[in-house]
Amino acid sequence: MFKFIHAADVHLDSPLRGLSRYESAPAESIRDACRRAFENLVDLAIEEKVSFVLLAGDLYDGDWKDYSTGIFLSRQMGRLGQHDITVFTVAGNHDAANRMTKALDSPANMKILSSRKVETIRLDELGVAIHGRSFGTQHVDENLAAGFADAKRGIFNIGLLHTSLDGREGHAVYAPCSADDLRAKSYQYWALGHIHKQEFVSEDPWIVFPGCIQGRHIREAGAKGCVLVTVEDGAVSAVEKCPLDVLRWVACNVDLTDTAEMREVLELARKFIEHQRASADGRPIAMRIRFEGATSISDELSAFPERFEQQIRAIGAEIAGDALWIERVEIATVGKLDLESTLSDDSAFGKLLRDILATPPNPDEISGLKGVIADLRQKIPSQAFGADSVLNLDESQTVDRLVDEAKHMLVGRLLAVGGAK
Ligand SMILES: [Mn+2]
Repeated sequence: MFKFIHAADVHLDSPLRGLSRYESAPAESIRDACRRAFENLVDLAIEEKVSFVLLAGDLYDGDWKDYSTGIFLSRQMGRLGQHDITVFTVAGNHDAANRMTKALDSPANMKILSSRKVETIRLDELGVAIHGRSFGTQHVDENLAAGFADAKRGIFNIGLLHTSLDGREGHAVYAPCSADDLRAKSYQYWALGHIHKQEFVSEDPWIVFPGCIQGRHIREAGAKGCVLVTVEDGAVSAVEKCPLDVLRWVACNVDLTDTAEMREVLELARKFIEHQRASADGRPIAMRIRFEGATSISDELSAFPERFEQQIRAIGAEIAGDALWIERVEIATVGKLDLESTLSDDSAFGKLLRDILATPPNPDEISGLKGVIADLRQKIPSQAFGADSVLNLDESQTVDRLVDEAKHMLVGRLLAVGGAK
């Protein structure tokens, strides 16, 4: 019987993207989150007395900023070495050999598999063969799996590969191949990397993406870690998910349907925050909260979104202090106020709304905004924009949504100041 750890996408010393744009972000405490998650991995390997550790690519986020990244890694490898634990790794698209201008000799107990050809390493005392191939350059569009050796008979065969497989949402295509390409090799375990979300593609044979070990932004929400594999009599007998993250990203939706007062909204928010806090096993969390549902309080929320967001932040601070950070508050509620009927109302308020809102947005004015936004984009670092950026005015859906949000905000503010109800 022996155990091994399979991890991937450590992205050591990766910046936590776009953090600086958020006021009161705990940047200090999470800057070294990837390092601390990696220390957790080493602790786990020692505790579980694993025979070896597999890292399936993107150990580094890219070229090192300075040599401290390499020194940190050597320190952790040294800890594993004291327990006779070897690390086998392949380079991925982020740490392909040609991207790394700064390099140090690998620690003695760390073996990086070749990028020139598929390499097979035999661990005879365990009855294991590890087959793998590194990325030599960032853009590998060739099916690397096709070149892997057939399984060695009578021993436990592992494939170690960085690949997007047959494509996964939100991940660029690298070393594409199909699960059937992998099955055809008759290995017992495929240790994959590249996809940051944990996925068990198959259990016979085992084809596993362990996910990244530390989420770095809201699109990497949820528990992150590695898998601990136990092998008995030449077959996998257990695969255990082990969280390693030191800061957890949480995205949650709060349904405000049927709430009518701000007091109820804040009470609900408080309950959600307390619940999420309790389910993070004591880790600090970074949270995005989206409020949705049809509620009569929608206009009030939309009218003063900044104040509402800060109010939610204040509740978070009260509940968990520095251990919780509200990354963003999104208001996606729908008002119960029937805008159309108010518009046809003969009252002064109805007339005012008609004058302001009945005119559809002027396409020329929206085109004018494109220039302003392009200008802003130039001035703000590109990493400040996530994939969920709302600023693409070429998308008609985005324009419709922004116009709709603006309408709700206006109606809310008019109601609030005018008491027109
Ligand atoms: Mn990758």
